[in-house]
Amino acid sequence: MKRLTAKELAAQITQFINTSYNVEVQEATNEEIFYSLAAVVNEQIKPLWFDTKNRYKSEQAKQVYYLSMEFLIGRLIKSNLLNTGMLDVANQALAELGFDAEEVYAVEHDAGLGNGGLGRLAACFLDSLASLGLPGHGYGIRYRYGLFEQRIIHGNQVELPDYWLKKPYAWEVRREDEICVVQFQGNVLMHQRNDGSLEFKYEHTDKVLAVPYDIPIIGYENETVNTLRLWSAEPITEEPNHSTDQDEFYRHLDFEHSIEQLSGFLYPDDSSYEGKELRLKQQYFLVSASIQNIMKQFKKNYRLSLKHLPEKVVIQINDTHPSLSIPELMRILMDEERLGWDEAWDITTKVFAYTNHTTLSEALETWPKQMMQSLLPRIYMIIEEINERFCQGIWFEHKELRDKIPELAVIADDQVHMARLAIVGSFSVNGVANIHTEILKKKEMKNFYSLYPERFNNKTNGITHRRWLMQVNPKLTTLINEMIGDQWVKRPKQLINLLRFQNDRNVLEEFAKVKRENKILLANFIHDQMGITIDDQSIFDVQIKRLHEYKRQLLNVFHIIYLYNELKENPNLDMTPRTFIFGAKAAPSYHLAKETIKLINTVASIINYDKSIHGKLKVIFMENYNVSLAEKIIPATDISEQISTASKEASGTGNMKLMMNGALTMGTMDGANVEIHDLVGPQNMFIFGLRADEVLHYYQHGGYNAREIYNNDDRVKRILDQLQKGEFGTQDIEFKDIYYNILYHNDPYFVLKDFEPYIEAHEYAESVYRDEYKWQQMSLINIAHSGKFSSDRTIREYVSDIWQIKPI
Ligand code: 26Y
Repeated sequence: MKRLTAKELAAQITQFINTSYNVEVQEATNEEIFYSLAAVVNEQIKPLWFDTKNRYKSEQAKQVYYLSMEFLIGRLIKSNLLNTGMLDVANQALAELGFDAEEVYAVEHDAGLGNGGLGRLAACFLDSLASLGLPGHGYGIRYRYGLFEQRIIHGNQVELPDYWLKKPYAWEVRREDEICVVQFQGNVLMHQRNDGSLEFKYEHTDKVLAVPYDIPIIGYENETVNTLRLWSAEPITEEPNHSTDQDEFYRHLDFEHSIEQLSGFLYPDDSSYEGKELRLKQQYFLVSASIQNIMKQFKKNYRLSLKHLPEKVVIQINDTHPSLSIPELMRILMDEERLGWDEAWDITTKVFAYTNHTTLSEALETWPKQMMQSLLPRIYMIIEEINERFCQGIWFEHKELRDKIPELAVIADDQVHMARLAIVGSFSVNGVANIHTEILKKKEMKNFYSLYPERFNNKTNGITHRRWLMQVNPKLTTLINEMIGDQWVKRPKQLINLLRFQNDRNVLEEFAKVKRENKILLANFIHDQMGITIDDQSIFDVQIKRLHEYKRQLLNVFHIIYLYNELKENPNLDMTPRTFIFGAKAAPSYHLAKETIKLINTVASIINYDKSIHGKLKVIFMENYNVSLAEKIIPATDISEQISTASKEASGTGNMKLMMNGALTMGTMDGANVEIHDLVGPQNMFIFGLRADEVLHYYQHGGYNAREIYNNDDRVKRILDQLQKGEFGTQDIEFKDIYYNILYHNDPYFVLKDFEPYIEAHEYAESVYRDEYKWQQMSLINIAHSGKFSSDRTIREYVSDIWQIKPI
């Protein structure tokens, strides 16, 4: 690819503006400039996209397909510019044309096709696959509405639809030539062929078109362009006969509308599962279209018999959501390709690998068998057969597990258990951090682990350092380059070379300066957006993630209330000013989560306007937390709050992003925090609270009494009483459910139990912050060790332990 100079790029943008919009470049809007720039980038990468595909074909490469109901992409403009080596040039060209680059980039609407961690992980993985030159692609759904837009009105979360496709999406290409048909419902007819084998035919099915839209996934300066293929549901066009029958015409419109609902919106829940039929339809829609498409490519490009499929195709299923792809592949192999069960099963179980992202029982998917049977009759038959053979296998070959069959069976108590289906049908099952995988093996999936020990493995999550360091924090990137050169860009573990400077006061001062500048940028942004002035010298203490009880935003708020109470008692208290920043969306039906948002906002509205505390505390709840907002907050963070109840957070990935940007972690020994701890040691972060085994022990054996803490700790009692009496809020019943949950449901996430150690950890953190040298040293040590958390490392591990693919 020929590198454009800033002049050439400016000229191309100008030409595009002139010919496509018929205006002079000076008169163009940011929007027109954005689309022109995107068009230039697209022109640049088109030949690479084409070549990449051909290379994979001519090398007969094995390819990995990442199936996911969520891809939380955010904006692509900067990432595409960075990866094509054009970011600096584009910044320059836009400046020369008289435009503010950031304003131009902000024209792009976030593609918010995910809830949180799982969806963002999928997006980071695609970036790493392409950047490592690996043949790997994503399959997902092109939801017309992404995750809802959050507004805060009178402190409450209000959800608005996220119509992200209102303006054309700059990076997608509709692929008419790859359209396929997905079938639901109907009857299955079975009859015997002459050779005695069984043939299955379907009749009276509802047919839906799956229309792919391809998004190029550009590797970092390596000429690789992979594909993210997102499916959109459309009706099969048959002209309605409206001249004769008006009713029929309206029925037809309703029908078309109902089909489009299939890819209509993303379910806004990431932790509590509900057996909604539309979601099951979405899952099968994704799975059927993707597996058909994978088979089509295999047959077209490899000309091998089907038994060689596992040598050329590996499919990673992102949680259980796409696990119907297992029976779907069986269906295609048997009903369309006429293989027998054993051969089809042998192939299938060599193709699929499954990643688990949670141990929360309320998030484990099960579908009522009647629902599955009527919506997907043939798929249900296949699942029944899988279950039958699996249970037989245990009965005869694993007698020691006979009494465990009810806990292992894929179909049990009239439900189809998707995690069990995924384990039985995959050759690999992985967790997403060491501690998470150990909990899976020892507890949650213990019986499966004893059955298939060789399948279980860990792949600690990662994040793309290109987006989450180079793109979001150019100042830090430049400074790192000045200190250790730019080898770390391709080999992020080399960030470790920064340790050379851990005792160098001048260098540490440079890092401190970068952080200060980033904090000023964020403070200005907050001022512009919310009209609130924050002290850029204060400690920026940040908790950004979905709102959930187990993530314990409540513990954070209790700490804030505690500090406020202290200050009210003693306004002259010697306290380093703090700014607490939150970003969090709650699932619309998650009452306690929404009440917590209201509490944060209520506390904020009291504290932020209380002159008596001299601005020592500020609380900022940032509306509509999403990828683009994360990009603004992360470089400016001092303290990263990772305070889940130990054992509950499978990994976390925000913890990694914040560490890489020099924030210090305030955290429990949970998820990947444990691995951060193993790298930097307890002296370079703030670890507190119950350990996972202690939490699990309490759950199993009892012995925790929240009320006892309430009765014995005045600080705790005071806070809860303030809630109960309505001191925060307009009425005394405002936060009653939070209050009741803690005192009457015995505080299921151990907020009170961890309160004291949390306060102490914060006091210690404050004392360290006063010693700027020490703080900066710890910060540098964290950045230096963060290379492990590049998703390039994660992807390399998937490649060598699971996928067995090669860079092309
Ligand atoms: C079934 C449906 C309700 C559902 C939809 C989405 C269930 C779960 C999810 C998403 C879960 C998720 O995002 N999990 C997070 O995955 C991250 C990436 O592995 C982890 O870092 C994080 O700890 C985990 O909560």
